[in-house]
Amino acid sequence: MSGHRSRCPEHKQGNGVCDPECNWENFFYDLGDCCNPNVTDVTKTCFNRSSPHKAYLDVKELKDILHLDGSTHLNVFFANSSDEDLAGVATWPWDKEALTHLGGIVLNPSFYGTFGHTDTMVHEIGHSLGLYHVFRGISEIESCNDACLETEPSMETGDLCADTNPTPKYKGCHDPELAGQRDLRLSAFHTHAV
Ligand SMILES: [Ca+2]
Ligand SMILES: [Zn+2]
Repeated sequence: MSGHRSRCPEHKQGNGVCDPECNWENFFYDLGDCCNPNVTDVTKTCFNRSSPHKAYLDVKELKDILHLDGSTHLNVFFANSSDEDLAGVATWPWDKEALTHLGGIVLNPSFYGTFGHTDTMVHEIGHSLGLYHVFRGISEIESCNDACLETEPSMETGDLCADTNPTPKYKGCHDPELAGQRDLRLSAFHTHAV
C-alpha cells in the first residue's frame, strides 16, 4: 500500500482522469477526479468521505437510513466491508444503542456461509446476547497479570462462563485439547470466533 501511495505523479492529480494510484488521502483523493461523476463511476471510485458522491456508507449511516426497530427485533445487516478481513460485528447488550435502530449485527456477505465462516451469524448473535470469546483471557485483557485472566473455569474471569475451559495461551476457535471435553465443544466453539 505504501508502494501505491508513493507512485502518484503530481501531474495526474486533478487531470480529469481518475487515477487509482492517486486515490488516497495523502494525494487528496486525486484532487476530486475519482469523485467526479462525469469522468468515473463514483459508486466504485469515490472514497473521499467528505464528497457528496462517496461510494460507501459507514455502519451508522446505513443503520440511520434503514431505521429498523431494534427494541423488538435483533436486526442482521448484510454489508460489504472496506475491511476485507471483517466477517461480522455486533453490539453488546449493554451498549447504549443496543436496543435502538443502531443495534444489531452486521455481516460481511463475502464471508457469509463460506467454508470456515458458516457459524459467523451464530457467533455474532452470541456477542449480541453478551457472550465473550472463550479466549478473552488473551485478546481482551491487558496482560497475563490481569486479575481477570481466566486460569481455571470461572464465572468471574475470562469469558465469565464456568462451562467453557480457560484458554489463556491459545487464541483458537476450540477449547484447549483436554481429554473428555468433547461435550464442551458446542458451548465453546459457538460462543466465540471472530
Ligand atoms: Ca487524476
Ligand atoms: Zn467475536
